[in-house]
Amino acid sequence: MFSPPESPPFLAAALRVQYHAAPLDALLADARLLAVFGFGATAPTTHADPRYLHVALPAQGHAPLECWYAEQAVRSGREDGIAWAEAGGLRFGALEIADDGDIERAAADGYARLQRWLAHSDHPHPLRIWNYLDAITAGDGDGERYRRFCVGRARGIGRALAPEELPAATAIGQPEPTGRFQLYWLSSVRPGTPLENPRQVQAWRYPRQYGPQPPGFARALLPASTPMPLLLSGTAAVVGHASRHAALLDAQLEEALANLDALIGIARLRRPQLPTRLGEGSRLKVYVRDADALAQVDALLQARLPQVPRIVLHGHVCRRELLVEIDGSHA
Ligand code: 3EB
Repeated sequence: MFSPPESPPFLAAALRVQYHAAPLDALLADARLLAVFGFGATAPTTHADPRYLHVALPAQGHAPLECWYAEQAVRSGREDGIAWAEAGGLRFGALEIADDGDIERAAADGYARLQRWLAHSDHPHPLRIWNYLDAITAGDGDGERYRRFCVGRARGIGRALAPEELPAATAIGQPEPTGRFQLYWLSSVRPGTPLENPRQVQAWRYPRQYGPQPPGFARALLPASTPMPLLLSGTAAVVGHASRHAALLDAQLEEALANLDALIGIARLRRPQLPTRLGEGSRLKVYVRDADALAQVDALLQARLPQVPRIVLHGHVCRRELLVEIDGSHA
């Protein structure tokens, strides 16, 4: 007797983000580990496993490794200089482009490769993108490297993205030169919903004073699958389109947290089961401009949000007056 074939159970994509202080090889032994990130000088700089990525940004103290877990066994590899890993409808990818000083060209090359990769992939929807580049605020006026980066990114993508296609993103400067533009992402079989912050002008509508090409990112992205966390873009003390609280680190930190709160509020209109506030299901990466201020920011967050796991990094925000930026996830 034959029983009729059963249709496979529908498994909604799920991603768990955890910060672990375990040795890298022990973490890589888990078949459901989708990606793992090490930060700063104490983390391994390379590993044969394509799921490992080193980010050179120095960390406050001995930073844990950031781990992304899927619910199924992960397949991974390297193709055309792109490290990738996939499971359960999600795909991690990473590439690096040599940056000889022309960041516009490096960004255009990187994003053209990313676009081709996504176009030929069964995970074509970028949910979340990270950009780490050298000397982000070097240069003046429209020659500033972050502005050139925005021009190159748009050129590499090759077409204007519709608001409903925008990923959540981070763009942060390396405090010490690395000679490369580092680009990594999470993409999905299903598109998510980009979210905007009612306290902030949409970044893609920033006025001309911030450069010839407004940055193409959404303030957050809500993945289609309910077990996925809300993905929060790099968030600073920007209200409207203006930077607030120049030179006041603690006030900038509070404003950035107010922006994150607002995004959680917007996300909860669509997914009321998300926790109301940042808490034990949230993960934060905090980028601090001045090395001297890392311990202070770490202490402020310990006092303000003791239950939220965090990684505090030395990194330059893309406007000189901004002292701190926060990205992360919330579930
Ligand atoms: C801001 O609010 C801060 O260019 O991809 C944050 C997140 C920022 C992403 C990007 C820039 C980007 O404008 C800067």
